[in-house]
Amino acid sequence: FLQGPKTASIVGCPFSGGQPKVGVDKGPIHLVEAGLVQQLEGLGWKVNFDGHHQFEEISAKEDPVIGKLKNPRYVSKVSQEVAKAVGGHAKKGELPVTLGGDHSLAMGTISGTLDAHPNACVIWIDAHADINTAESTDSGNIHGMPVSFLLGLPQHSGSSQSDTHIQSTFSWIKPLLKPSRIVYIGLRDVDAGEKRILKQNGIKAFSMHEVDKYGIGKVVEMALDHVNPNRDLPIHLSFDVDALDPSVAPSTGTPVRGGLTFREGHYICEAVWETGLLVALDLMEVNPSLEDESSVRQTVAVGCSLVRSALGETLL
Ligand code: 4U7
Ligand code: MN
Ligand code: MN
Ligand code: MN
Repeated sequence: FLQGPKTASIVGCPFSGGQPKVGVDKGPIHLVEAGLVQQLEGLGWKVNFDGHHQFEEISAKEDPVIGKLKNPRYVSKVSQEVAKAVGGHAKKGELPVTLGGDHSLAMGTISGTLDAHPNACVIWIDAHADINTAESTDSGNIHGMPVSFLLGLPQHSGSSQSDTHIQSTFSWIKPLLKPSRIVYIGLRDVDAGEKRILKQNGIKAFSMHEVDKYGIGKVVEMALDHVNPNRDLPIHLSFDVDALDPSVAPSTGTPVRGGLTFREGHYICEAVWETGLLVALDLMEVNPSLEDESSVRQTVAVGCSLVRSALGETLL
């Protein structure tokens, strides 16, 4: 796939169950309404989009916490559906572009990618590591946990009964991701427990400190050298807009100052496209209910523009 697939399939995921703020479920609707489909067609892609997914809700009463985990059944069920959609598109040689929605959806998108491309690596762009386990999470928000499930880390919640319950609720996830096949860029708000998990598993991460020190060009090169040394493995790019500085992408649920500039974010997408190895893309955590109208417009526009860069838009 030197040029990448010619067909992009939009997987619109209006879902907010992995975190407490309303509105992130409207992210994909705003991205499509802003003209994303036409923009990608303008780049020469054939774009499949047959409407956003309709996820059947599970009422709070039927979905009590397991340990600390909030909405566990709902999050799991939705991600399982997303895994099928993404995996199906990828197996047909299409490029799945998943629009979130909160980042718990990546349990689904990356599972789908690994089903179609078992040797794929993951480049995770985020202010956060999203690698909390049932034991380490304080918030219980599953958008801060997807990586731990993909790696198959132990999920200890305090009682063996709820441990078993968590295991059965998420039993569809095949822990196929190896710690050496994921790399982070942009981190700056990593919980103490997550720092321990990253170290214990030898997971490579480039925080904003490394971006400042080496520059984004060198950081992307080092990140690729780590997960894809021979530049021959399929790449799944999972981009949380909160990786960008809040001055660039204000409308997101967990903004953290000191983030990537507009250009640094786009450079990552351009450089991944240039490898010719991109097989799946996530653009997550755009929340059009947060901040004022002009911030929302700005965040949605940046989201569209990141997707275009990852799908081959060049400056010249
Ligand atoms: B996102 C957090 F505690 N680590 O677990 C948590 F800081 O997908 C934040 O990256 C998670 O936006 C952020 O709740 C999840 C918190
Ligand atoms: Mn995230
Ligand atoms: Mn984040
Ligand atoms: Mn966030």
